[in-house]
Amino acid sequence: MGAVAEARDPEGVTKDRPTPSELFSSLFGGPPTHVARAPGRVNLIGEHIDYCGLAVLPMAMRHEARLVFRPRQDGTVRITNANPEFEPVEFEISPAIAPGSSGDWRNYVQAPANEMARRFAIWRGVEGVLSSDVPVAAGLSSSTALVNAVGLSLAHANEVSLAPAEFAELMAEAEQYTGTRGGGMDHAIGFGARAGHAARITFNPLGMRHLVVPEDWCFVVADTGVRVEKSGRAQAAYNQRRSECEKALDAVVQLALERDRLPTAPRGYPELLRLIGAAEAISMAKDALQGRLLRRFRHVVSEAGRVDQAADCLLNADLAGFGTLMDASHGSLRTDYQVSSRELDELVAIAREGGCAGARLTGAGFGGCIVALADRGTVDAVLEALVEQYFEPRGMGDRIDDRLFVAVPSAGASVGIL
Ligand code: NG1
Repeated sequence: MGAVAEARDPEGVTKDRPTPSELFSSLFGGPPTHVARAPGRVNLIGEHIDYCGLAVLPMAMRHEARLVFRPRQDGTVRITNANPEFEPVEFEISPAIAPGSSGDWRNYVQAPANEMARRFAIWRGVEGVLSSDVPVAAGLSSSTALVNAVGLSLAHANEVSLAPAEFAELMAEAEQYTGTRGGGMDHAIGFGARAGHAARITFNPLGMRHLVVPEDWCFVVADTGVRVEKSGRAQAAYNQRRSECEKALDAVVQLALERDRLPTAPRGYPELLRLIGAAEAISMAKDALQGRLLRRFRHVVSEAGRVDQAADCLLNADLAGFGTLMDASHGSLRTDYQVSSRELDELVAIAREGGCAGARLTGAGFGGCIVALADRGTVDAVLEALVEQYFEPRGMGDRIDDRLFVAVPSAGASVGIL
C-alpha cells in the first residue's frame, strides 16, 4: 500500500487522449505560450467557519488545475477543458457577463473575468486548454483551483500585478458570481501556500501563518465517491448554513447588548469572541437561540477553538492531540452542523478502526472526502482498511490512487512561460 501516494499524470489526462499542449495546438494553431497552475487543497481543520471570518487550517495539495494558454489581442476568452465531459467555453470580457445555468463549469471560467473587468481596465482575452487532477466536487476545492488558474492567466495577459493576498481576496469575491456564498479559505491557501507547510489563515484582513507539517505526519484523503455538485441542493444547503450563522450571531449579539455584556455591536464572530470569549458566547447563545440555530452557533464557536488548539499541536508535533481535535470536529459537523453523510461517517469510522490518530470530513461535506491523520508507522494499515472495507466491497478498487492518497503539502499558484 506504500504505493498509494500522490503519483499523478502531470498532464492530468489519460494516455489515450492528446496532451493539453497538443490539444491547444490543434484547436488554436501553434503552441501555448504560458501555463497557469493552481492547486486544490485539503482543509485539515476549521470547517464552515471561513465565511464567519474565523481562522482555518488547510494545506495545498499537489493536485492542481493547469491552464496552458496564450494571450489574445482582443477581448475573447476561449477555454477548452481537456476532459470532454465539459463543453468548451467562449465569451467576451465585460463587467456584466451573463452567467450560465447553476453548476455549469462555464461560470467558474467567467467568474474571474467578470470580477477583474469590474475592478480593472482589462481588455485582453486568452485562449487555453484546462486540465485538472483535483477530484471534482469532492470538497478539495476543484472549483477554486479553476477560478484561480483562469484569473492568473487573465492577470498575466493584462499585466495586472497583485500581491498574493490581494489576488486571493479578488478571486474569493469573483467566485461569488457562481451563486455559492463561499468563504475565502480556498483562494487564500491557493495563492499563499508553501511546500511542506499548512497555514493558519485569518480573515479581514487576510493573514497567514505557515506551519511546518512534520515529516512523519501523513494526511490521508479518501473520497466517498459521492459528488457534491455546487448547484441545486448542495449549493442551497451551503448557503443556508451561512445565513443561519448570520442569524444566530445577530440574535446572540442582540441579547448580549440587552444584558450590557457588550459596549457596541461587534462586526462579526471574531470580534464577538474577542470581547466575551467562547464560553460566555455559548452560554449567551443558550438563552438567545434554540434548535438548529443554537447547534450552528455551537459548531462555529467550538470549531474556532479547535483551530487554535490544532495550530499549537502542529507547532509541537503533537499528532495525538491533533487527531483528537479532528475527531471532535467531525462530531460537531455531524451533529451540530449536519453536513455529514452515511458514506463520510463510514469512511471516518474505518480510518479510526485502521489506527489513525483522528479523522473528519473535509470541505463542505454532504459527500466528497474525509481526511485522516496517521504517522508513517500506521498509514499503511489505515490505507489498507479503507481499501478493504470501503472501496473494494463497492467495486471502487480500480484507479484507487484517484480516490485514496496521502496529500503532499504543496506550494501555491504560479504562472510561467512555456
Ligand atoms: P469546498 O467544499 O471545497 O467547495 C467550501 C467553500 C469554503 C469553505 C468550505 C467549508 C467555496 C469555494 N469553498 O469548500 O470556503 O466554506 O466549503 O469549510 O465555496
